[in-house]
Amino acid sequence: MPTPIYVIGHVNPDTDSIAAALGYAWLLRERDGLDTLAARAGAVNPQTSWVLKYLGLETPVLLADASPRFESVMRRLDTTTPERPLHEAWSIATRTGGIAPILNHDGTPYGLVTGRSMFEFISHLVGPHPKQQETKLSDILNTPCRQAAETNIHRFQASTRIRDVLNRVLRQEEDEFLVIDEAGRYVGICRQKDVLNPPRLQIILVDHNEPGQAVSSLDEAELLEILDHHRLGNPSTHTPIRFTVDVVGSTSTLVSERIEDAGLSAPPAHAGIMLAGLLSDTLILTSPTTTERDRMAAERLARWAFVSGSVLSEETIRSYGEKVLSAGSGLRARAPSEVVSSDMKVYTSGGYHFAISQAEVTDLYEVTEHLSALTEALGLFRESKSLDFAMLMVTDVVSGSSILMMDNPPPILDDLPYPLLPNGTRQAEGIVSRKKQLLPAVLGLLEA
Ligand SMILES: [Mn+2]
Repeated sequence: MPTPIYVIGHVNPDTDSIAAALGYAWLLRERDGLDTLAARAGAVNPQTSWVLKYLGLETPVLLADASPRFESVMRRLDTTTPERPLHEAWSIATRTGGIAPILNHDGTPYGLVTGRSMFEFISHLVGPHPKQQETKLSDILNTPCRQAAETNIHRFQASTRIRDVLNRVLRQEEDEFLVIDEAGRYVGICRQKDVLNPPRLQIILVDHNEPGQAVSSLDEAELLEILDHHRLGNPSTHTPIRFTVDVVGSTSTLVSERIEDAGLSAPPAHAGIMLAGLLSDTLILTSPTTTERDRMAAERLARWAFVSGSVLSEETIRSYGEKVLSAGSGLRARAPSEVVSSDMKVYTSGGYHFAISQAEVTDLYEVTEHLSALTEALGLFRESKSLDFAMLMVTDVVSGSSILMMDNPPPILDDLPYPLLPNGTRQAEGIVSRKKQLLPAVLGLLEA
């Protein structure tokens, strides 16, 4: 059964992560004919969901875990119902290698007709005495399926990880299992031998390369490629893979370059979301991570996206960028717990395990207004994740400055070069990039 290659960004996905997954999955389908599927490793944030909706794009599928599941080993065999004559099950079984699933009318499994259940049924009819061997085969095959079905068959949900129930599967005497959906309806059959060596999910990572930021159980998947623009923290692999980490402002920039190199142009909606990813990561080409290549990518994506007939036909890079940033900004619209956890990255350095979250506003006054609620949320968040300390960087995308809030910072961070304000926060003038400005300053102190 064919399974797609998942193209997926980091957990707590931002717009660039979703955009790069959609754009790169599109290129690999279009250029190489690969069966790719854009995926996400968590819930999309308000900015991304606004962009997706505005452009009329489907949200990528959620892939919460890369460990093989029953859905990747099951086979969707043809079925019949309990009151139909047994010859229907027989006919199915001759085509499926000896199994016929019998379903109730609501789609839930009634049982299975298998070689073994047929043998039991016939030996029950005929018995050990030669006299009854006169029973005609056609009479047997005209009895309802239910009489020959084995009903005591183990059922596993399609989304269950195989490794979580492998021991149970191996202890069973039967060789076949039913695979059901969340509502208990039949979706397929799997055999014991299929679960012993399930195919690994094939995965391409975009917009990250650190396993700590990746979909969980990545080590159980087959990693095909990494396309990113962050610091190195990549997992080891058994075989060589395509690995690109380049110093540009967004992964969408890299994807747009590859599309151009292939002599293609992205469809308007795909170009539109990649432009949103680029403008979001670079704060409309103003952040210090912005390079000349990002400016060229923005022009290129705008050319593909701002075509007549598209919702973006009247936009400029600036006007679209402002819409994208304001769609994700603001502390009012979101619960404090969401503000501290939605755009969050966890790091380990100098013996400390910590998180830095970032939220965008268009006026830093909002921080003052929500300070006590955010402080409390940051503390609860740190405890729930068992972190040594947690930081929240609230960035004013208009003035290009940030306010830092910290929960339980180690004393060594007193040396951060951002002045302490009377309300306990720190003013980081001109600091807008977590990756390029704040993180190096923090790591420099922790690793000193
Ligand atoms: Mn990015």
